[in-house]
Amino acid sequence: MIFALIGNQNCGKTTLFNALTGANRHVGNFPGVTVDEKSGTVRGHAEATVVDLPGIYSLRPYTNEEIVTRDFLLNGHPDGIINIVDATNIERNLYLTLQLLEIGLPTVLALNMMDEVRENGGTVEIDKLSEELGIPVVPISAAKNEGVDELIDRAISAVKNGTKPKRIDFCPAGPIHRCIHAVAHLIEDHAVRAGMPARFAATKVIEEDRDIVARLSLDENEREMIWHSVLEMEREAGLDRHEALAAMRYDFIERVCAGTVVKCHESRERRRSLAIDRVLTHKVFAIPVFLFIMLTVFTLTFAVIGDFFSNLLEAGIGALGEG
Ligand SMILES: Nc1nc2c(ncn2[C@@H]2O[C@H](COP(=O)(O)OP(=O)(O)OP(=O)(O)O)[C@@H](O)[C@H]2O)c(=O)[nH]1
Ligand SMILES: [Mg+2]
Repeated sequence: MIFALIGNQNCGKTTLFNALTGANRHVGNFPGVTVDEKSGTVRGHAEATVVDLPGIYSLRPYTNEEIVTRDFLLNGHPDGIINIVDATNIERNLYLTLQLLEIGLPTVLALNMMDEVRENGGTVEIDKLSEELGIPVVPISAAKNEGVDELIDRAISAVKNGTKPKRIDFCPAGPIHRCIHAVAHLIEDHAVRAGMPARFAATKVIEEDRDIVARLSLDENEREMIWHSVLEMEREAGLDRHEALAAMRYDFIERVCAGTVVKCHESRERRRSLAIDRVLTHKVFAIPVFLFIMLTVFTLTFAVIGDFFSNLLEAGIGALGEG
């Protein structure tokens, strides 16, 4: 069975991949480290393969790396998804989770960086979060190899038992709900033929995802009906289609997090990084600071280091000349 490791950039996918497989892929504390896919067998579970992928923020891809990940999800036929969520930034990470759930594959949420949450005094009510999302949630620390065994056991049993997410619908009754359901109903047959869940295809069609629209091969009449349904939703909700879907997801996430997440203090490292950012991007100081740094680099390169080497060279030539 094949598991796709899916999550935002820098949430610890590769660290988890290395912990699960014993590989030594490059890990870095900045986004965009992984740019290609790589698979590996899980240690102690020869039947399970995990695939490390580039980070992604939404299933509507923009960059080449994001396309790699979405293509793997849609065409690589994974049996299950391990969704890695950075527990220090749950709200933002869950935006992708809600879209993954629409795919309808057995999914387990790996709540990573729990060591950092604990250290900074935060807590997450795991059972409640799991119940709200309708999938198993396993707290882990990939870097400390904590919870990783339980995670893979839960993921393997979800696939073996064919446990699909219990929930794919996050919108309360209203215009957005009506529109998604109307579109899902309209395209259902096309979605089945294209091997996509109707709910996932419906939100992508509403978001005007050309790749998905092309795969569905809708006729003129169907396109027209969808168009009307979306326009009506925009008029009733007073939001454009992208804002409407984003609002639906964020409203749900906000409500879930309010009941399950106790915010941790910001870590010392993050506070320091924010303070540096404030100076480097300040309206008035940014340019003088930039010029000062450039001048320092220039002086160091040409005066201090340059002089040192030119003196060394002179001394060398002098010594040779004397010899
Ligand atoms: N404190 C803590 N740090 C972690 C944990 N897991 C990963 N990290 C750190 O988070 C950073 C990002 O880890 P990666 O594994 O490269 O993240 P990624 O999701 O593969 O990142 P991209 O490939 O850029 O999308 C690294 O500095 C890791 O050491 C964890 O459980 N706890
Ligand atoms: Mg990576």
